[in-house]
Amino acid sequence: MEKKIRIAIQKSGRLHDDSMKLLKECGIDAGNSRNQLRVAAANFPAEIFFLRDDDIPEYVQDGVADIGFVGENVVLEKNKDVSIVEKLGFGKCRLSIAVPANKKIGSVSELEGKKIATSYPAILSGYLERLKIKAEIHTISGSVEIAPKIGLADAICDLVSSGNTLFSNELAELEPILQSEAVVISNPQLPVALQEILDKLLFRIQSVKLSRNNKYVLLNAPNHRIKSICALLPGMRSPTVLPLAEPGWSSVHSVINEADFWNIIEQLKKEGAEGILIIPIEKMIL
Ligand code: PRT
Ligand code: ZN
Repeated sequence: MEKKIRIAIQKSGRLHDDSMKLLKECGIDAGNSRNQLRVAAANFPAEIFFLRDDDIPEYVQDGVADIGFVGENVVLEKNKDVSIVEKLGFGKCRLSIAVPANKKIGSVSELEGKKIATSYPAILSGYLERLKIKAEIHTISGSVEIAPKIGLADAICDLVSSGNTLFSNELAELEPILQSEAVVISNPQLPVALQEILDKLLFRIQSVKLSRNNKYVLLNAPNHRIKSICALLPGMRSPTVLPLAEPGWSSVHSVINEADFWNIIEQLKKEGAEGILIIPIEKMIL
């Protein structure tokens, strides 16, 4: 029988949709399977397991699943024997210490002897130990942000993305202690046949990530400006330049990174580029 890799993803919650979307973009179709515990993928040797995110590291360690998509924050908190093999670029957040906005705790060292409420006691205690700060950690599983208001703690340590939850609970961020995003974790002792399937999957994931971070650019440029325009465009090797039917003009094709995007477009316009088209890239294989 053909070997299949067992992939654990979050059943429902913040990482579910992005995990399914990524699998789909990698050509792995798990159908519409929210109400099942596991489904076989139609066109890749994989089975998808739907689990609570907190359970994923343990299941991967114990070999119930071979790999999992889960927040790095959960991986570090659970501290199981699993390897992080790829970052996924979604589910980005930070684990931060926050204090009541109107109180006078202005630095982490002032947390000495204070009570901190969190769902991340292992990461927090490691952080405090490194700084030699002795504080009392109260572990609670949800609604951490209300702990200071009800007198349960002087500070909290919780996940933050936009900062709106802190703001609406009159809390101020004191210090981020961990930057996190969804990652792929793997059982460290995968048999060779499964490692080969994982390598195939990671190759596909990397291609999808590259295409998401890059855009295809097409523009028209007067020939006497081609040199300065090409200098702005990195391209895969170098930009492609093709003559247009109209004398004195060429068409330039290139790939630019999302992060540099607006900056480069502004400079291209200044150099005389016209008819600039930006096209999303479906897949990118280097
Ligand atoms: O049911 P299950 O146990 O599977 O899910 P869950 O409820 O434990 O987790 P879920 O779905 O809330 O989050 C899953 C993962 O998403 C987390 O482990 C993180 O890796 C990632 N993630 C990214 C976040 C956030 N951003 C986030 N903002 N997880 C939680 N939050 C919460 C945070 O705890 C706080 O309550 O959102 C609030 C803050 O958000 P802002 O935007 O107001 O700052
Ligand atoms: Zn959870």
